[in-house]
Amino acid sequence: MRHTPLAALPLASVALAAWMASCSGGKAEPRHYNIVYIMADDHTAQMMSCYDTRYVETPNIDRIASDGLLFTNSFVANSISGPSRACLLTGKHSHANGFKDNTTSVFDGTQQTFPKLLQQAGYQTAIIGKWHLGGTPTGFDFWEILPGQGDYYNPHFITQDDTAMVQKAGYVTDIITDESLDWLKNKRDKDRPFCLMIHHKAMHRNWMADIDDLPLYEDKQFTLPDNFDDTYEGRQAAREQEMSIAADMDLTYDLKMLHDDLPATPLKGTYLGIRGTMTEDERQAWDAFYGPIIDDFLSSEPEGKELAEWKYQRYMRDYAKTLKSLDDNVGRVLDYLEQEGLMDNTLVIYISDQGFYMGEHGWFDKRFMYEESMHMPLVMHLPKDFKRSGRVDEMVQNIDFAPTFLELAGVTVPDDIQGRSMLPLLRGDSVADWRGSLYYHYYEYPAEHMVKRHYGVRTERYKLIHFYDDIDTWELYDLQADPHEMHNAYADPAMRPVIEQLRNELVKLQTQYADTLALRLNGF
Ligand code: SGN
Ligand code: CA
Repeated sequence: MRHTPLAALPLASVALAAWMASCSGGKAEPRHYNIVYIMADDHTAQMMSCYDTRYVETPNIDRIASDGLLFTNSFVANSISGPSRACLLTGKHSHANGFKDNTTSVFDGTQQTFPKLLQQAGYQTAIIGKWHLGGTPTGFDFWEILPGQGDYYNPHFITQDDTAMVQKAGYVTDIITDESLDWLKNKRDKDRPFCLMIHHKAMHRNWMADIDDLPLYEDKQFTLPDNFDDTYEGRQAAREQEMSIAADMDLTYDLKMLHDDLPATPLKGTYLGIRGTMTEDERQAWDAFYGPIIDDFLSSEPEGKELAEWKYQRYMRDYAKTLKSLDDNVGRVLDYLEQEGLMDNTLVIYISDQGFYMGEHGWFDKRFMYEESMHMPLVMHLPKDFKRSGRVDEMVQNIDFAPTFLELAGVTVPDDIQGRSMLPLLRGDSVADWRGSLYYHYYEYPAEHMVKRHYGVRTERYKLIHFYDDIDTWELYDLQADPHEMHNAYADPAMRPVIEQLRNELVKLQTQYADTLALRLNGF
């Protein structure tokens, strides 16, 4: 059995004593709830049946929503992995927590995070799976993380005991769940509240399913989104990206078409490297499945529009197959919590680090402030004392988790946290002054997928975006009239008053959050 690190003991004991003292007559105050936070990677709401029934079934994730809450307007502040995770841990926007992009930022692990504050309040904290912030986690009693993006098959982990990497046999989604259940069952102190963060690698590119799930969805024809053939009129940044299924999705790496008769693709070497993590048996099973699809592809030789649509079907199928294991493993965690009677006292969250494109605008990937990638699916099972259920339509953002968890744990929320506690929404209290606008800022350019730097404001109805750096363009969307953001209304004279209002709102948010760089770019 693993022990709490010695250095952590005195602080934890003091905090535990303080916590116990705060409990009336030795009875735990209801505020000492547990938190189980399951975060997927690149899992988008279009691929969750509780949000969207067109494509897949996710019965276990839906279990969380069906007895709890489904957030219809939940968003990220910067739609990419590391930055989203940093916003989450700190409750602050990217410029304030310092982690602006995946490629150049280093997370300052000495800064205030909610796990550290929970620890000081006597909580046990653990994180298992994708970390993606460089270095190793701080503020966790237990951690076991994937290096970088990690591998789907027989992945390596960096463990706390041994900073050398340890390879574990099996499929990544199963292993992350096994380790999480092992922590719940065997490694935590069952007398103290806990916060467990289960961070999956799935559904990240290149969508490699568990061998058992490969046959799924092969008969399904996915319906193309209406704007699959978007030509990006009036939207220069959208036109200049490199995340198009037709042009940028790699036939070999993304879609597994590996054959000597096919010209080498840019990411063929990466795919060969990833196959190297499989056992011989796994590789054989993999090839037995993809072999006939490759043969069929070689004999039909689709081109142009036909090739784009063929790629879309393969993409959707691989994504859907990979999702099966994720949903099953969410079910395993829920079953355990139910069996142990932990559900009554535990907030269970399922979320993704951002949304993703499933062919909308012809794309995969994320990054843009457009709806599919800014939207972050979020469902919650609430502890028994919270009576609210159903949809939550208020706009929430990933900076709101830190204050929510702190308030749930009875910890005073520090003033410098920029997010707002969702607890009143969870309780079903009417919150007259809930925020009416959200701030967004994306920085990773020039980089993979070539999405220009931009910031903007989203209200319930409108979105105003400024793309900057080697471009200077503004976009305005009326989300009511144009929910798929196909018509940039910025140049429409009738929209001037709306633009004026949104510009003011944008400056207000940039001032409130002290995003001085953006204020300067915005002309202030
Ligand atoms: C990798 C992927 C990209 C993806 C980024 C960021 N390329 O670099 O397609 O946008 O991760 O994703 S790959 O060739 O390595 O698959 S994030 O979710 O981690 O931010
Ligand atoms: Ca991601």
